[in-house]
Amino acid sequence: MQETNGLSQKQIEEALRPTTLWRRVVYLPTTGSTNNVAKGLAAQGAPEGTVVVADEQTAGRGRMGRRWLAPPATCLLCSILFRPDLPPTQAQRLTMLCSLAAADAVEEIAELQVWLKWPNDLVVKAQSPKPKAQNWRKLAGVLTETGMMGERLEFAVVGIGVNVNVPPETLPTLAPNATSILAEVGRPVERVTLLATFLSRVERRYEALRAGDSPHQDWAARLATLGQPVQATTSEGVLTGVAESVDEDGALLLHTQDGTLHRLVAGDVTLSS
Ligand code: BT5
Repeated sequence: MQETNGLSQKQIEEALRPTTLWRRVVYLPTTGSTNNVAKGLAAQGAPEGTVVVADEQTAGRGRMGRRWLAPPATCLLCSILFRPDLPPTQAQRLTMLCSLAAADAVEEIAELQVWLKWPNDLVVKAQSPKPKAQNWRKLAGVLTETGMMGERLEFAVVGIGVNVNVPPETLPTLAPNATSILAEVGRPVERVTLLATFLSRVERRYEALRAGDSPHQDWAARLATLGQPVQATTSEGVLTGVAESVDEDGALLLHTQDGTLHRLVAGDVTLSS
């Protein structure tokens, strides 16, 4: 049976165990973009740990002005406000820890193995990859946006969209390589349970970050593309090479055939063979 009902403020508050981090949850049946709502709240002085959750977005965003599509009441659409004591160059650590927390939560709740794809995707490996075809499917995406106060990071909003109970027949309308938990495991998952598990994992990992641990080793260990021949599309053009490693700030180190090691801080990668 598919979950078709919307969430509610009460249901979400009941599912979250009392914690020090999650001080305020804002549930909206429908909104433009949860990231925009969270950024607006940040500008009004909302505390770290404010969480915005929606059942539907009318203007969901990916990176670089791309759209994020999600059929109403089938996905996890949520944004978290952080006020981290980090230099701006380390903001990607928040993307890393939230991606890891989401991957952990999906694995725990749905028993589905999840990988990460640099820099901001949660992916599932396809069961029967065709030669030359991309052998992963996108389950979720993360969008981190920051606000600066001079040279300092004033806030960071990490938004995540996870395709939870999207029926397989609807997936092609989202993106050619989209997948959902329902499509992968054949059963729906309670979104509020996934949300609560995700937030508890975020809190644990954020505590570790605040204690000085970088999530970068765990993140690198989950990256599906490391060691693989890839094509990277960057603002400077397309580069083909081997995705050698990532550094502590989340940049991808790409070795091209001419022997140059490129450090990429943003872009998209696809497997090139
Ligand atoms: C992302 O961007 O993957 C970041 C997505 C973040 C979405 C969340 S939802 C809550 C919060 N509020 C927002 O407004 N945004 C965040 P990017 O790597 O640029 O990928 C965007 C691309 O993914 C699109 O161009 C499509 O090709 C594809 N896409 C769109 N919707 C998808 C979906 N539901 N599942 C899989 N792929 C999708």
